Amino acid sequence: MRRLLRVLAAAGTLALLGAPSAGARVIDTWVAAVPTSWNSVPNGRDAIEGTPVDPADSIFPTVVYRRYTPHWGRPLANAARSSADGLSIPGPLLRARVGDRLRIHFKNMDTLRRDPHSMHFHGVGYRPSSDGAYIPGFSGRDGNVKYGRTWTYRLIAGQDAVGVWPYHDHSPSMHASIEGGMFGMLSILGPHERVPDREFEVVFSPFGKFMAIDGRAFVGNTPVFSSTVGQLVQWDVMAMGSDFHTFHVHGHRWLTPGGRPSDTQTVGPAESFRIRWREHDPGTWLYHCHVEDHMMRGMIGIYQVSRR
Ligand SMILES: [Cu+2]
Repeated sequence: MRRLLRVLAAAGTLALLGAPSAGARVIDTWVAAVPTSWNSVPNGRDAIEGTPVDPADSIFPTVVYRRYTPHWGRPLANAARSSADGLSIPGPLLRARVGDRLRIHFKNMDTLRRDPHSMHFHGVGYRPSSDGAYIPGFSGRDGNVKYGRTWTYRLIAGQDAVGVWPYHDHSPSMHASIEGGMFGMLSILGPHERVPDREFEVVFSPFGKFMAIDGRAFVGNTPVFSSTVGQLVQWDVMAMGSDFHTFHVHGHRWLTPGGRPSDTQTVGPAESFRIRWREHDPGTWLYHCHVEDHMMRGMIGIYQVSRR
């Protein structure tokens, strides 16, 4: 009887997640939580005020997500070089299409603090054992992966998974880990949706005294995104932390979900959105958070569009 109930429960879960389409891909990805020394302002300059930044404020040890070769053989760069400048915050951009199954193999290599860690994913379907969230007395090992241990998160990209979504640490160390940069994005396309020519990741989060984009503050440190006239560009925008941000790009407009033209769009904690346009405005442009206090503390970068 108990076995029958288990089978029925599993079948119910699968129905909830949506049956996978024939020939659905299974994508295996290896990720680890690793220590690093992070510098939020590598050029040591506040380009807005024109003043030097004290390295004691901008450099600190932290733990981040890093992509690995199978079975954590060898560390890899988190982002393709075309994305920006070889970022390691946010964590690896996990790509899929609707109908795909993802197996994210996670290992806790936090030699810095030996804290527990986890991965919790938005936007996709999964069973509770792949939730990755810690609830005292209820959750399993998925939400509390101890130092040196591993867990595999099994996810399904359903029909309602199209777009860009956050993932982040949801373990007992969640608060400090997110402040230290343990977050990243899932990028999911429709079954036949076109791959953009350029894909830009913009993650707003506080970093110590600074307000950062992809872990970096001020022009000269934040990513320089680039495209060419005629290209289909895609901006994947997300916020982590406790603040709301207003994503703004100079010289460009896009349609909001309501169909209204806009050049500034609000994004709150763990919210995310995707914007696309066909580029036709050559020049050097700014993108930034338009909360002015945030911009002054570093949330600003350059977008370069070259002529064909
Ligand atoms: Cu902001």
